[in-house]
Amino acid sequence: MERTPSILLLGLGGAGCSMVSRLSSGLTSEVGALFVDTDERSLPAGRVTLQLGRQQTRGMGTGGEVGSGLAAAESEEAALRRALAGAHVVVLVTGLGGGTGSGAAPFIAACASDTGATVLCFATMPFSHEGERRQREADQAATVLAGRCHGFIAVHNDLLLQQVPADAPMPDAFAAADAWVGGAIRGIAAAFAPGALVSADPSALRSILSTRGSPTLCAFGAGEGQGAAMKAARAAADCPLAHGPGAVTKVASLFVHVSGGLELTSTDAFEAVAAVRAKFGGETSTVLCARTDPALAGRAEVSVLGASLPVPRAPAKGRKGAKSGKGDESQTVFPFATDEAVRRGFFGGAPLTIVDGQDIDVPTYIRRAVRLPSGY
Ligand SMILES: Nc1nc2c(ncn2[C@@H]2O[C@H](COP(=O)(O)OP(=O)(O)OP(=O)(O)O)[C@@H](O)[C@H]2O)c(=O)[nH]1
Ligand SMILES: [Mg+2]
Repeated sequence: MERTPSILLLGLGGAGCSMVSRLSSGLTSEVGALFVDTDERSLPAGRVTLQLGRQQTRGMGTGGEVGSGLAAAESEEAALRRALAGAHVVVLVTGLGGGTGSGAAPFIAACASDTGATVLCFATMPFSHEGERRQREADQAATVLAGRCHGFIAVHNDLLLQQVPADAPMPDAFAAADAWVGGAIRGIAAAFAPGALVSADPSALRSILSTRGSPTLCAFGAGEGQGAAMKAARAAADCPLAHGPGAVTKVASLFVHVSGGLELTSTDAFEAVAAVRAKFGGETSTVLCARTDPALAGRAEVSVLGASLPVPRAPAKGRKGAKSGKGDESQTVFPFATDEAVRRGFFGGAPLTIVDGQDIDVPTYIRRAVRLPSGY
């Protein structure tokens, strides 16, 4: 019987399938790759694929329709569940803003989570020139998705493209930009593969990512030559994945994977981890994994995941010093707050800042639908 890989890399939609195709060549055999899309042109020949919504989209994409993306995923629920069964860690890679990724990703994340897998999602956020509608739909999908995954990393395309020369052709620019995501995923996957000097169990990753909906820190860096591991740690500290809008930079718990050529010493690895902790925290717990790989001769890579403890919720009522009274019953209950752009006010066009599953750029009184007494 074929052995089920314990890590499943799932590329969803056009962006997700391209990103997984680009990075899956450098992965160990323990990592399975599954390509899922409505558009059959994205599904690579000779790989494990699942086409969604044959009836609805007849082999085409959804044309940006989020509802079609969800319906297409729902129509293949049984096949999706079969494909996800047995994976300990599911890494869902998608681009938000289109119909398939934005519609299907939250559904697939929930299915994966139901199977008991630890679900980590990398989701690209649209370029600012893709327009307000795509941005809004990506934001909405990201909010739901973040609450359904154990770890959620928003990858801001604007920020990634700043890392490549302006005159780079589009495919090269995407490939270079996606190298950050690919590096991070490769590092995380390698931490569980046999033959590590210091290995980790998927349950260690789960313990770091115990609070769904809280922002996840992710970073990757590579270095070479003298002090390669320390150079990689410094590069990870500057990684654009860790500095996007709404990114967390200090976390309670860290998962750090250091890999390098056969020359990598334990001192190199520990110094690199110390540098990562100095930058990102990890005071509550730090899981260290390390591996040597002859293919990395003279080079080193550092991958980091982290999360914070839940932010304690303030009691909604009866707070000392709070004004008493039920508020003005005659006051309209913020009908404007249903409009996303206005609800988020000043932060309307900005990416979400999700803490404990809540968009904290939205004022608390709007999130909790509190009526203010008149005169405020
Ligand atoms: N980083 C990166 N982003 C991409 C890439 N391709 C597309 N994107 C982004 O991903 C978003 C979603 O695009 P697609 O993945 O093509 O959309 P889809 O999920 O297939 O949805 P439909 O085609 O509308 O059914 C786009 O708005 C882009 O911002 C890629 O190769 N790399
Ligand atoms: Mg598509």
